Amino acid sequence: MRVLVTGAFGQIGTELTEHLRAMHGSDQVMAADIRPPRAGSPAAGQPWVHLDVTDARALESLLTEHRFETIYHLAAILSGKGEENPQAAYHVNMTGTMNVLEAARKHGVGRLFLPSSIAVFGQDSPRDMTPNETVLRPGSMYGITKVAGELLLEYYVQRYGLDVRSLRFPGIISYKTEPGGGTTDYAVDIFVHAVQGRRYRCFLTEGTRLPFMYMKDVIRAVDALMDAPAELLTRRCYNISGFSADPGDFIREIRRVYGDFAVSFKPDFRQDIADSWPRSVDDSPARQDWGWHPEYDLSRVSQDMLKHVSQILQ
Ligand code: AKB
Repeated sequence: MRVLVTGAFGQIGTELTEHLRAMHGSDQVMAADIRPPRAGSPAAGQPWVHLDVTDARALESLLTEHRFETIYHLAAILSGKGEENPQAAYHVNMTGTMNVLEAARKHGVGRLFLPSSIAVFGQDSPRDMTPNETVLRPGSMYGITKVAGELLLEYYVQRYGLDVRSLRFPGIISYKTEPGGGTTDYAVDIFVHAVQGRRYRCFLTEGTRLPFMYMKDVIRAVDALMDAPAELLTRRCYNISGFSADPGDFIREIRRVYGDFAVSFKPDFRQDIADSWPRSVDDSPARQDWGWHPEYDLSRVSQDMLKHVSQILQ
């Protein structure tokens, strides 16, 4: 096995594992998660191993048994779930990341991908075109663990020469696997409700603008960053974005393409998290260093989502 994916049945993991298996062959990519894939998921029926990333011994024995060249460490608790149980978010995100870094160092893993998030920013960061390098003082436990993860990975790069790379993901929109407990999840739910003809109750206000990316762009970005020659990288953690939008923009676009549907707004605790995040990010370092450019804007995403969600729900 050449590649290990942790959190392989999450929103990113499901599609990244499918993509990596198509690229390297199924027998070269190990999917690891704490629970089996959902029935109906593209991962259902595929080989996988049980892995709790907070269990250092389990990771150690997996890496002793297999000589992985690359690890994608995606297992994490997201912002919304993280505020419901901050202690669990700390444990999974911090201990898990430290365990993976340590196991990768000890076993000479060639390259490691650790996702970060726009959650690293907080009230003190500029909210528009947030620069790559700025104040990082997040208010959420998820954000705190992501800042610490970025510092840890940079430490492992400097101290041990481990090749670790990271993207600060915005909200991710996809149709194969739903997101699990984030603040940006509404941007997937809203399409599902529209196609089902059900009223959608949005947990953010109509004007809450946030950066987003479509999953197809996410996969391209991860590939581009992981394939980039190390000498081109001016940093290890990059801002990245596709487009910025608020719930009102999604509603208008869905109504334009698909027809009317009913929406109401009832902001909950996630509103405070969203209000501390960037409205847009400056991803020019990613564009300059390794040629990042998004292919999907809100209009393309909406058309693709409505087409695929309709097929799935038929
Ligand atoms: C979340 O909403 O928690 C995630 C993220 C932006 O990292 N989608």
